[in-house]
Amino acid sequence: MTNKMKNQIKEFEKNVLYYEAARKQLDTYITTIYREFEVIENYNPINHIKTRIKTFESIVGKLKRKNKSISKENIEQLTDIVGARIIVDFVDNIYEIISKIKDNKNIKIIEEKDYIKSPKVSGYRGYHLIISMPISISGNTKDIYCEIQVRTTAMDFWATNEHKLNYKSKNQSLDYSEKWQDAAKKVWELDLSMNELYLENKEQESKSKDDISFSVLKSIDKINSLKKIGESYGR
Ligand code: 0O2
Repeated sequence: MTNKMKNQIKEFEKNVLYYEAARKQLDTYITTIYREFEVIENYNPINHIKTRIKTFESIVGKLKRKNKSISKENIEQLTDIVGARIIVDFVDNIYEIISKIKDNKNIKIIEEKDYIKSPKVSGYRGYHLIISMPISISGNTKDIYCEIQVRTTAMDFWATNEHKLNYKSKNQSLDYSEKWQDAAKKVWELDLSMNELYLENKEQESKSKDDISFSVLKSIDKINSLKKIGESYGR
């Protein structure tokens, strides 16, 4: 390893404090959205959440793929060193989550990429938000970029497998892109069928809301859920 590389790693390590704080803040925001759905909406579309800080190795790989040198400036330009992935059940849930994130006035939206309406050539689908959050450490405040990816379980299934076998594959001599595009098409068809069922069910639920016994049951659910929160705070 060259001295220059060692210095770059040291610089990155200093910035890690900011990245760690941003990741925690992001985690809190997303958990709040999760609870908001559970307690207020009585329905939680979030299947699971993952947050991560990109490893130095992965940062180097990304800069190389973009034909950029490994410098402090180029690293700080990357918008996905801190990232969160929110996996939801149905396509419409993606837009419900995005709208909740946009309601949060502490989150500054820098860029939006709707790879659902305009999928990538690879077949990749997902909704990306690049946000920025001010993080203060020892009197210094930096705006830290974070990337939030929102996908359905089906989109995530495709992307995770494609990421493992194809996206960053070093074996460029084999081209499976058509097969991946074909698989993405099948996954999308499944997502659309599931979404249709979700919308039908939602409509049914909203009709049942007029039914008194349904409202009573929902209220009991809500009281139980609030009780649980009380218990977890020791009250
Ligand atoms: P990792 O390891 O997942 O973090 P741009 O400069 O806007 O053209 P950029 O910055 O790469 O491109 O952003 P983009 O295209 O919005 O996508 C960033 C992330 O989306 C990637 O991060 C992947 O996580 C995911 N992604 C985008 N395209 C694909 C794809 O074709 N297949 C899969 N599996 N994932 C994809 P990283 O840093 O590349 O990888």
